Amino acid sequence: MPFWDKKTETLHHEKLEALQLKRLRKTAKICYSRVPFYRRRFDDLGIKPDDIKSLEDISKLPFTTRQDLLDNYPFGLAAVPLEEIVRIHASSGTTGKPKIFPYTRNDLDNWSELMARELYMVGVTKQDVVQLIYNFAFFTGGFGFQQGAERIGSMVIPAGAGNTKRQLTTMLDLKTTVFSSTPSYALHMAEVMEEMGLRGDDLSLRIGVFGAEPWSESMRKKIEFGFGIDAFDNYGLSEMCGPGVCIECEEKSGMHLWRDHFLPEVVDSEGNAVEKGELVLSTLTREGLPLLRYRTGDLTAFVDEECSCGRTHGRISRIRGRTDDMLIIRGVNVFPSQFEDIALGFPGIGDSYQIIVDRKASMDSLNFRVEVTEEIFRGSEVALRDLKNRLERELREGLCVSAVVELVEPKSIQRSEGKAKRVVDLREV
Ligand code: DLL
Repeated sequence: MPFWDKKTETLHHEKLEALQLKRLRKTAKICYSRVPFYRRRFDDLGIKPDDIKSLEDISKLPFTTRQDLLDNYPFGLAAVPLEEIVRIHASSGTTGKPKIFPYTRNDLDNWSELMARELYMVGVTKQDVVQLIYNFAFFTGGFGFQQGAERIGSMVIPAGAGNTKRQLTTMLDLKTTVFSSTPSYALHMAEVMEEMGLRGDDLSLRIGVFGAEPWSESMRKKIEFGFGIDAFDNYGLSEMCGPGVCIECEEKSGMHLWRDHFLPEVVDSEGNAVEKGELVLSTLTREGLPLLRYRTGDLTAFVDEECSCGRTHGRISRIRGRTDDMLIIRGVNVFPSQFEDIALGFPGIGDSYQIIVDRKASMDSLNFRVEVTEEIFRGSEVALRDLKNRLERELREGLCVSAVVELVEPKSIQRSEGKAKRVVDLREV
């Protein structure tokens, strides 16, 4: 697949590491000298930026958490005078103040470059018509893709979120060839497309780029089949830039993480390096908001093998969920993505689901509410009961905990225009 910046994307490992070390040292110096929060953290640990002599020395540095961003709201972690800030994005939590992300002109430039690198890599060119189906208020999703696609020279349609029928008629009328949205919304669009009597062949789509929430291989298959496209996973978070941290190449087995701009680690809950665990990222070029060892809360693993595409930027595996997504049901750890892996591959099961956790008489109860296909819904009672029993058995085996399956009518679970809400936890905390 094509390279946007071949030299950087295939930089020899040693050179890439040397570049990372140089940039890490610079970032640590800037944090220490310009951000009082980091100076205090360094002083408490008795370290100085000059103690970073190798990439391994990163383990000496303090972690940064989501709470640190909230505690320093709005600009406490900014490392430049506010007049250097040219853009703000923000991410709202469920309660209280949002996290604020300030960008300098260089930050925006680097971000656009990374997004162009990603889109070009999955096959987007100047000839493409790129429809962006994201909320354009505060959220980084749409802006990142817009900047990258414009840098390539594609025709960009900043369609915004929602209004599914209009999205589809826009695709039809403007001959959209590439689109990007959350994977759950893409599935919803595929359903509405069917209702409108449209088929994948009626549209000109060829590529889809999806992210911002966890999704599975079975969802990928449904989206690819529904639209007749090649679908790619991409991951990012506003703390780093937004989308643009990593993306799959044509191999579709893990996402190349751009190590000239980010330094990844995978750690356990205590912060020790492990094979599979929480992704921790340090920014290497960020000016507005340099972050050291940011605990993303996202669960992944490094993919060790070299990739046949020739890129030297090592991959991470599909994000399995978040540390704070983990449900503990009667003492067993369960992730929402496990339900999806088991259920969405099942014949007769539809596209949307919800996991409902409650506690009755101090016992946790787990209900898996999932839509079935029209065919099953209109079929016999016996077939429905049989499907329920089989799914309950598979879930019990796969999760090591029993769940009550509730099969519901197609399209009865509320759709989201952005990130889907899969878990409803009714237990008192
Ligand atoms: O969701 C940035 C983004 C936009 C990425 C569009 C890709 C496409 P935030 O709103 O800050 O930024 O949310 C970041 O979303 O920590 C993950 O938990 C989750 N996430 C993002 N991409 C993926 C993915 C954007 N591909 C949070 N798979 C992250 C699983 C993802 N989870």
